[in-house]
Amino acid sequence: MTKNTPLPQERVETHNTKRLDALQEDFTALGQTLARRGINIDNIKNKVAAFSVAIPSWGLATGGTRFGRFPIPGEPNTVFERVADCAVVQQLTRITPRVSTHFPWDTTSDPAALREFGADLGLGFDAVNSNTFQDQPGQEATYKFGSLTATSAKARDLAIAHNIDCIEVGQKLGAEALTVWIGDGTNFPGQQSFRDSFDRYVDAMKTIYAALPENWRVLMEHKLCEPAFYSTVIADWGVNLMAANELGPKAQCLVDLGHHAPNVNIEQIVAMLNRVGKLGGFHFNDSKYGDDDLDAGAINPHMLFLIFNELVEAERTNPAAFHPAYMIDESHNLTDPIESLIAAAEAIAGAYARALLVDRAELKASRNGNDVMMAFRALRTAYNVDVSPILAMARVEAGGAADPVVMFRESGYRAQKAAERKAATVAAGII
Ligand SMILES: [Mn+2]
Repeated sequence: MTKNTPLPQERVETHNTKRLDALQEDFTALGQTLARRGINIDNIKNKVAAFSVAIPSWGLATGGTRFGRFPIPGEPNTVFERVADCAVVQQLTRITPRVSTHFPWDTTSDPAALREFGADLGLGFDAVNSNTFQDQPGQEATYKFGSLTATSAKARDLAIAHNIDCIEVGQKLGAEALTVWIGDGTNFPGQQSFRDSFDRYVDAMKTIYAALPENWRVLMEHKLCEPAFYSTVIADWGVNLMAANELGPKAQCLVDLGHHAPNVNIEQIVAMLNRVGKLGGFHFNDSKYGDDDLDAGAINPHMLFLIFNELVEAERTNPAAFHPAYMIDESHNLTDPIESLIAAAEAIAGAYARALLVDRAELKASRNGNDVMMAFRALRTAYNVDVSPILAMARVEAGGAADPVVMFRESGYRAQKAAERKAATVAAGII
C-alpha cells in the first residue's frame, strides 16, 4: 500500500462495496466455467495481479496532431503534475506502478525530489526516453537533417551527449533502461546513403551503449516512417535487430505496435525477436492506418491477444530470460488521458489474461498433428472468454476500483485540478 493516495481510498472502498456482490457472483460463475476446462481461476487472477505496465508521463497531457491540439481544463503542466496523474491511474487500476519519463520534456532541476515524490505516491520510474527528434531552444547544432545519424559530427555528438545525460538522470530516478527512438531518415531519393546513415547510427549507439550502467539495457525502437517519409534509418525490426546485434547483449529491440507497415504480422515478430533474446519491450497502442497512437485494444483487440499469446509462450519457454519492458504509448486527443490510460491498462491486462487461458497442451498436440481447426480453436476458445471479472477481482483485492473509469468520474479529480492548475496554452496546428 502506498503512503499517499491522490484520491481518498475510503471513496474507492465505498465504490467497491456497492459492486462486490455482483462481482463475486460473476467471478464464481466464470470460475466454474474455467474449472470445467481444468483451469483454476485463482491462478489466472494471481498472474494478472502480478502483471504491470508502465505509463508514459507525456500520455497524461492531451495529445494532438500536426493539425492542432485541444487541451482539457485541469491537464498537467509539469512533470510533478504528470506523475500525480499517473498515481491516479495506479490507484484505480493497480497495474501501472511505474512512470516512463521523456527528456527534455520532463526535465527537472531535482530528479531525486521527483523520485521521492513518485515513491510517496507508490510509483517507481521505468525506462527513460531520449528526444533527438526536435531542436531545443539555443541548441548548438540542428537535428533537422538527423541526430545520431547526421552527417554533421556536431549534431551527432550533441545527440550522443543527450542520451548519456538521460542515462544519468535515469539513474537518479531509479530507472534501468534507456529507450532510443530517432526520427532520422530522408524525404527524397538520393538524399542520403542508406548504408552510411546506418553506419553512423551504429557508431553513435556504441558510445551510448558504453555509457550504460551494468544493470541497464538500451531499448531500440524502430519505426517505418514519420517524420521522414521516404526512408527511415531504423525502419523495421530487421534493421533494428542488425543494430542490436552489433551493439551487444544489453541492446534489445522495442516493438511499438503502430510502427509497422499495414498488416504486418507483429505477433510473428515477437516470436522471432524472443527466439534470439532481443525482445526488449513494447509500446502498446492501436492503429488503423499507421502510427495512430490510438488506445491499446480499441481497434484490434484480437491482435493484442495474439501478441500476448506469443509472450505467454515465450515466458513458458525461457522464464529466466523473459523480462520485456511494457509501456503504454498513446496519444489521447479526444478523451481524458487518465480515462484512456485506465481503459488501455485494462485492455492490455485482459489480453494477457486471455492468453493465459489458452490450453497449451491442446494447442501443441493440434499443431503436431496438423489439426488446423483445433489449433485455431485452442486460441479462439480463450479469446472468447470475458475475463473482466478476473481483472476486476484482481484490482479490488489490490485496493483498486471495481470500475475504475466510473470511479474516476465519481471522484471529481479533473474538476478539482481544473480549479488548481493553470490552463494549458492551446497549441496551434503546424501543417
Ligand atoms: Mn513508441
